[in-house]
Amino acid sequence: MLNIVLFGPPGAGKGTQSEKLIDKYKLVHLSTGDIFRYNIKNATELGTLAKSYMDKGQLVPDEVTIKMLEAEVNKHANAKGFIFDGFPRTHNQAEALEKFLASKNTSITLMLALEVEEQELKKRLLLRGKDSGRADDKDPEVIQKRINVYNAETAPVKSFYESQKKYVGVNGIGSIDDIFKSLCNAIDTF
Ligand code: B4P
Repeated sequence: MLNIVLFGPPGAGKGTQSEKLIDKYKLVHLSTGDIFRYNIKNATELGTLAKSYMDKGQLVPDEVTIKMLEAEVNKHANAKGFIFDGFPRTHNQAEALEKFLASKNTSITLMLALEVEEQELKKRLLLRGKDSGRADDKDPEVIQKRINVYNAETAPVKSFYESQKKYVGVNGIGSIDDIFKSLCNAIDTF
C-alpha cells in the first residue's frame, strides 16, 4: 500500500494537491477538514461540534477526530492506499494513526510537507475567503489563530516522521503544476 500524509500549514495547498495526487496514484483521499465540512453542511451532531471549534480556528478534539478518521478508513477495505490530508495534526493523532494502521498490517509510507511562508498563507486564505463561504477563511484573526495553532501543535508532528526517516519537505510556492511535479518526484524516488 502507498499511504501518504500530506502535511503543511493552513492554506499550504494540501487540498489542492491531494486532488491531483489521488488521480495519478489511484489513492483514497481522506481530508478531515472536508469530512467535518460535510457534517456541518448536513447539520449532524458531529458537524455542530466541529463547527464550534473550526469557526474559532481551533483544532477539533483528538478523540472525536481519531474516531472519525478510523471509521472512514474502514469504509475502504480494498484501497490501494490513502492520502491523509490534514491528519495527523497532533502528536496524539500521529500515534493513534500508527497503531491503527499497524492493526491492519500497514503503515505510513511517507510524509510530504508543503513548505509555505506565513505571508503567502494569509494571502491565499483571505483570497479564498472572498467566495468560498468558509467562515474560517474570512477573518484575519481566525486565520492567525489557525497559523499559531499549527506552529504550536501541528508543526512538531514533523519530528515523529523525521525520526522514522519518512519526512520529505517540498517547496509549496510556485505554480500548482510545478508543485505537483515536485511531489510526484518525491513519491517516485522515495
Ligand atoms: P483543512 O480543511 O485541513 O484546511 P486548510 O488547512 O485550511 O487548507 P489546505 O492546506 O487544504 O489548503 P488548500 O489546498 O485548500 O482544515 C480546516 C479546519 O478543520 C482546521 O482549522 C481545524 O479546525 C479542522 N481540522 C481539520 N483536520 C483536523 C484534525 N486532524 N484535527 C483537528 N482539527 C482538524 O489551499 C488554500 C488556498 O490556496 C486555496 O484557495 C487554493 O486555491 C490556494 N492555492 C493552493 N495552491 C496554491 C499555489 N500553488 N499558489 C497559489 N494559491 C494556491
